[in-house]
Amino acid sequence: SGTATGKAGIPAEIPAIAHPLAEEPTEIASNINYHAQYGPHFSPFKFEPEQAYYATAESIRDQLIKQWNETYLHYHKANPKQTYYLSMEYLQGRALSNAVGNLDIQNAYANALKQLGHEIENIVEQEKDAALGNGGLGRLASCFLDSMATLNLPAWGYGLRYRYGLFKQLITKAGQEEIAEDWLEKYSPWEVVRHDIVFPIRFFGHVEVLPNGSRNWVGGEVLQAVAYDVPIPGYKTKNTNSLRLWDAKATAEDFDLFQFNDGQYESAALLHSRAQQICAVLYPGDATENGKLLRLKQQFFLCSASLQDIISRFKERSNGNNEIRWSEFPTKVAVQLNDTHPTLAIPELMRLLMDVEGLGWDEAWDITTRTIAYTNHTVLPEALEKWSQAVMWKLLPRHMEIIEEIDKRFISMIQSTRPDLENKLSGMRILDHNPQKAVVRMANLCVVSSHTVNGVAQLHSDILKAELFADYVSIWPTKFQNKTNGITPRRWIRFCNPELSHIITKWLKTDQWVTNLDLLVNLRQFADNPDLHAEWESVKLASKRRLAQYVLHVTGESIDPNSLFDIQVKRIHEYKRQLLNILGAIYRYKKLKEMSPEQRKNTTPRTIMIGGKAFATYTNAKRIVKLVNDVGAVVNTDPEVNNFLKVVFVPNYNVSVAEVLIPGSELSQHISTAGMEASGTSNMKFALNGCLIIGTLDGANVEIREEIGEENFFLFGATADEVPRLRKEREKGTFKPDPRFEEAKKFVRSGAFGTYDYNPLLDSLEGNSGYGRGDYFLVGHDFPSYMEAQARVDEAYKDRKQWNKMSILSTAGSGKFSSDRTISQYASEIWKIEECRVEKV
Ligand code: B1N
Repeated sequence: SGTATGKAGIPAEIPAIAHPLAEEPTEIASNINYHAQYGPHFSPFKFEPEQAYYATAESIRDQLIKQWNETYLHYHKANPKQTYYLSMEYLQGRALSNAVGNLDIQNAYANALKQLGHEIENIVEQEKDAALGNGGLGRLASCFLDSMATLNLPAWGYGLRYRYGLFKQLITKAGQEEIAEDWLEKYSPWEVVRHDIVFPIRFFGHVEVLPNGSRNWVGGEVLQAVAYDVPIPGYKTKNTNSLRLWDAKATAEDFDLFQFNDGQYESAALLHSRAQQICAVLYPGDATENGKLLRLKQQFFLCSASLQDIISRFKERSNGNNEIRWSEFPTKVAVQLNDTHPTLAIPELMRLLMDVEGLGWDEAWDITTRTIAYTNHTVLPEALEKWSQAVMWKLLPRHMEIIEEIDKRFISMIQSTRPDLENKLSGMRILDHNPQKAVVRMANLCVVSSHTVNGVAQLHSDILKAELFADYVSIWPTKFQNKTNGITPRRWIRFCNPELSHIITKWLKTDQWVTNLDLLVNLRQFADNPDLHAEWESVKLASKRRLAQYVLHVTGESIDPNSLFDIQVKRIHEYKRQLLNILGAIYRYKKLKEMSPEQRKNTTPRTIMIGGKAFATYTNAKRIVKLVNDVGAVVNTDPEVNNFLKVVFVPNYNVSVAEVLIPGSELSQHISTAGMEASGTSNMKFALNGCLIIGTLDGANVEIREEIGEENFFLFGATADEVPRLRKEREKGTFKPDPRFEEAKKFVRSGAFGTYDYNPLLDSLEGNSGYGRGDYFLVGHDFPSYMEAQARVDEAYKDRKQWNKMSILSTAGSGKFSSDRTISQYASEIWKIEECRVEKV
């Protein structure tokens, strides 16, 4: 029942209308006024910052819609191969500042708002972050969308329109508390509902066998997926792509008027309430069976709606009434799976091609495997998705038939062509028939069904080939690739750090670096230039002052902009080792206490800031949040040391907070146990903004250090290949902890930071090895080399000239980490798509 066009189809041209788009500030101001008065969302005559924000956003949206529609029409006519990025998460952050920056209308809008009595900086702050993601994986998807539009690539994102995105983090006496974040409370001016783009999504039911032998999924319950489109403008280009977010609804027929009139209100609207549950929250807790089922429903909802939409667009562009040439589907469509979360796209595409379009297995399999590619983002065992076969049979019976068939054919392929691998088969196959818990291994299904599998940094991709997917490499030696992650230079320097951007443009004598980040290497020739040093340092100081203001505002804590700003912000996880950071801070505090006032004066004053959210049920992560806050409460009120050390927990870390923190940072910590952080992407953002890194040889740190030079990187810790041996040593009990590490733990156990029971947290760093205990993450092993690296940081900071040089060289060496580079590589090496530029609007 879903079709993108009316009876008349898509027009050859967009009809001209009498609605000139404003360019001059006075016209823009009048346009903003128009939206404030004629928009039905607020009472007229009110023009507080909130109303001004919505009216401004609507005015900017008008500008976007024109080029958005032109882009759709252009792609429709040119009919190039198009990419569809399927992701359960997007961390878009704010849209207004990004849109005015990309459209290059920042000054005109700032002036217009001034005429109306507002400062654009305050108006921008009114916007709530669209936080439809957890962390790096979701933010990567959003950076990719930005690069796809900027590179004029025909490429869209598909996702879910969660009502409540990532929770808001409150810090109370008890530690972290979670509050639902209602980003749609008022409404979002950045989405456009498409009431005509609706697809049915079935759950449960059974498979019916027709007389001709074909199979058909029927019965169960059917909900509707409705499209909400978000415009994705490119930087200084007309191309404006789409992020299509699906929402769930039920129909009038699903509403039982008879039951309702009988007073049974809940059961009368059962399907409506089921529909509401689908997109209610990002990552519903999946500790319970109910939670698991809901998460699986969400995943299928995304996959089924997106593929029905993709197929209907393929048909529409294949010239309507003529015969559809299905074999051409992979020459028009590339589907990228953002981790295994949208794996069900594989059996769903097979089902649609066979059961709905009438193709045979071989043809459907050929099309599916030439269309789908898979990105792996983690090797952590608990994050490798495994779905219970029983739950899958119940919710998606036809898909389970298809998955069984894929599994069966994979087994016979191995048996007939690779008898040498038969002893590996039980681990390689898709279905795990362990009688305790029969599961579907989603990563295996992805590897078997994709034409390309990629990791997200060189080290991670090497580990995938050597370990997780080693057995498949000999079957498909060319299937495995690396695509080192990247970040968009627009949001992550040009817009969040305009002052530093201006200096770079001035010294490079061009602003082309914003879309060609490799040009930053030309800063190297000025790395010793005292004039650049002076400008560089003064911009950093201004950003530190702004950050200090922000910290004061959200925590009440005053921090000194002349101290070294040392930041670790990311999701709280044991493998990311915030515990190493805070134990280091605790040791530093203890030593400062033991020093004479004279000795203290020779130390480098530091402000350690830590921020990040802990998953609501992750107990040790929440204990770490509590410990950081407790340490801050003691250190920051200790008059003997608080001129030399402060520890601040920055609450509710999100994209917009990052945009303030990153420009103001001087040292950032990327200190995961080697081999565990697939890439990391904030490391790239910090380096790009001239922040030095203290880190392990993990994820993209390895490549960042290569690019900016090892002398500009504070390296410490075990390497990935040493980790297995070190874990074994712990098991054997031959590991001798460093006395400084013992001293730091003992100090916490002594109650120096309050009465909260930190013993369980500290115990996880001791005892026998095993996942989650016996210091699996090697905090104890890496502690001494971490402290030595921190001592090198303290020394380096005393030599301002040297520090400035290292900072400039960090920025200069960050060119590789543009998501434009990453996306160009996906486009040419995986998707085989080309630019499709919109010339005029
Ligand atoms: O993906 C990022 C990487 O830079 C990070 O190193 C990596 O940790 C992150 C289950 C994940 N991997 N896996 C997830 C997210 C949500 C979920 O429900 C796993 N996130 C990453 C981008 O490549």
